[in-house]
Amino acid sequence: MTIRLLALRQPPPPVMEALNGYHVEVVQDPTAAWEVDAPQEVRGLVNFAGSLDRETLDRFPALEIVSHMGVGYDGVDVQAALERGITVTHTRDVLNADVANFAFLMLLAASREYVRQDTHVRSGAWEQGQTQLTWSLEGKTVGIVGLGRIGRNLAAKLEAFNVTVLYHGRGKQDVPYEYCPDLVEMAARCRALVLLLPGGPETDHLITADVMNALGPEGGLVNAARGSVVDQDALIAALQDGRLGWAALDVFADEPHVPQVLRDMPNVLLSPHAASATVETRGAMFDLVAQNIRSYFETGKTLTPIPECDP
Ligand code: 8YV
Repeated sequence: MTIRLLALRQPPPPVMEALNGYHVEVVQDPTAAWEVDAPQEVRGLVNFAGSLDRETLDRFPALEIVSHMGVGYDGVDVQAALERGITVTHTRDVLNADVANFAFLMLLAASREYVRQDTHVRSGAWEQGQTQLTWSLEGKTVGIVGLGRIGRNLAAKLEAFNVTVLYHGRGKQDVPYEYCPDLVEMAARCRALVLLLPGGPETDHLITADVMNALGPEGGLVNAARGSVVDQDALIAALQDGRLGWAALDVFADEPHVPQVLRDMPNVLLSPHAASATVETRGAMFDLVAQNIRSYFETGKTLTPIPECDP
């Protein structure tokens, strides 16, 4: 019998092609997932919706696997899945380099004020006056918050720029960088903090006003993790008061809504949650979403289970 899958939001064509042979139904509105034809027969969810709550999982009594698009699965109710023995997979690893590269780009673009330089030339201001000096990343100290696979990829690249790397996270690792158990103390030693940690309740608003004050008027924040890890109101206040020098933000508290006040600040760089958004990396993520499903139903094992489902 053909295996029934439900895709929450329309997967791109390569995913549909790679799931050839499966019966894939698509719902655009995940809260209306119960409207599918035969919910009791759905054995796999292909999750392009981001969040996936207990109520939605409960609609599908025969559910065995959730294949989630993205390395971050903070929107998925993992506890509800574990209680029912449902395997959850994500698309880790394939995005490490591009996300690290994008975080590096944000850091460099902030230090050399690349967007302002571009505006300076386009507006004709260069013909009227001198270019302002920026600051160099070379030789500075940068703190990585969340030294996972992406963080370690970035750290290796920063080393090539003679940057001293410090890190803060769940615990000390066997790496050639200094572990800082106290986030505020680490921030006080850094020109920038780069956030690459998971979202979810454990890290909610980890970046407080105290952390921002410790970074100081020359310091800044690069957030390529999740909007939830930063107290966004405190960030806006710190930037407005000049207690924090700058920010480069790829993620926000309420995406895709970005407060106007942030959009108006010249010392803030903004991007639309795009760190993994290259043809190559998104292609690899799409492939992994489909191959996790295929592997599960063909071999009983998935390729990239989330840690909680990795025996
Ligand atoms: C994507 C991400 O933007 O993988 C993640 O967790 O944040 C990004 O790579 C996201 O998966 C959107 O589908």
